[in-house]
Amino acid sequence: MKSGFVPVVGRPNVGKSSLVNHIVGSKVAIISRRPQTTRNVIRGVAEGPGYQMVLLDTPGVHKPRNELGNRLNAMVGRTLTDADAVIFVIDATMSVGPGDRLIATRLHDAEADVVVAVNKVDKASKGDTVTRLTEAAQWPFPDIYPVSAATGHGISGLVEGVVSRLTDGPAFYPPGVDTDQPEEMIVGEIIREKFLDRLRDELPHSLVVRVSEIDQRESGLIDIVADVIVERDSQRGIVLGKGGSVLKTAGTEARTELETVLGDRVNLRLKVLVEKDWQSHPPLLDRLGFRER
Ligand SMILES: Nc1nc2c(ncn2[C@@H]2O[C@H](COP(=O)(O)OP(=O)(O)OP(=O)(O)O)[C@@H](O)[C@H]2O)c(=O)[nH]1
Ligand SMILES: [Mg+2]
Repeated sequence: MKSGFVPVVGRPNVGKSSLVNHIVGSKVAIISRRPQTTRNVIRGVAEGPGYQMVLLDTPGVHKPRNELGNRLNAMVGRTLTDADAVIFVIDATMSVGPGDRLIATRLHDAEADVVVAVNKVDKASKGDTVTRLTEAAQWPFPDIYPVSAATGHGISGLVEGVVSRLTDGPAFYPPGVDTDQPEEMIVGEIIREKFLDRLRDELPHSLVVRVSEIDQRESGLIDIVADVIVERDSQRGIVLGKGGSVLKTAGTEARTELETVLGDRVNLRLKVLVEKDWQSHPPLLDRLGFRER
């Protein structure tokens, strides 16, 4: 069979995680309308007749503003080392900018076998899509696919293009496995997702979720305890909301989705904590799981 590792890279918010979920056929990565949603390399396994590809959803590459940003960009760079092909995603609704060009240069320098996905064509005008395709054609990557992770338009062609670049090899995961994330990570990400779209400005970047307990009682009920961590005292109040309303709504939404994913009733306890400037502190970043290498 054909198999291989395929990083999905691009600027923040272009739809990398949405695309990975669509190709895998289940939600392995959280998505939000906020840039910099993804903060880890997430493996999603996609299978079809005669192939298995391990997609690596990556954090959006951006100009780093702190130690977390440096670590995220380095994380993306490392995925290129073992890549059999790379899906480079750009956004059809936005002009190609310096961020995209920088990524294109890095991919070219890494001698990656790149296919370009021009995503969100459902939202872009025909004219915008044509302009984007023309801009993408300036790069030395031969295959460009207009796609929509929202409607599925063009995805099968993109998958075929990627599969044609894979070589004969073993399956890396048993059939039916769609991600390799530990349970704590899946749970933490679902909780984080429920807060992201609710918070304004810089706050989504400051928020991290640390799951400290997942325990199933004999009755089947699953007790989950998690810390919702922010960087400043002022952010604590925003995450709680008036009379605890934000925490409550996000918590309820998270619990509902967790019950579906875990298949049992969930008792979710969330605590909001302040870890001062965690994004800039190497030891805190280590502790929160953002390893340097
Ligand atoms: N209309 C439309 N919206 C899309 C499409 N793909 C993604 N989006 C939206 O774009 C936003 C960002 O999507 P994500 O999948 O989180 O983007 P990402 O590239 O993983 O973002 P980061 O993890 O922050 O780098 C979300 O609001 C998605 O719903 C698409 O094909 N069409
Ligand atoms: Mg993402």
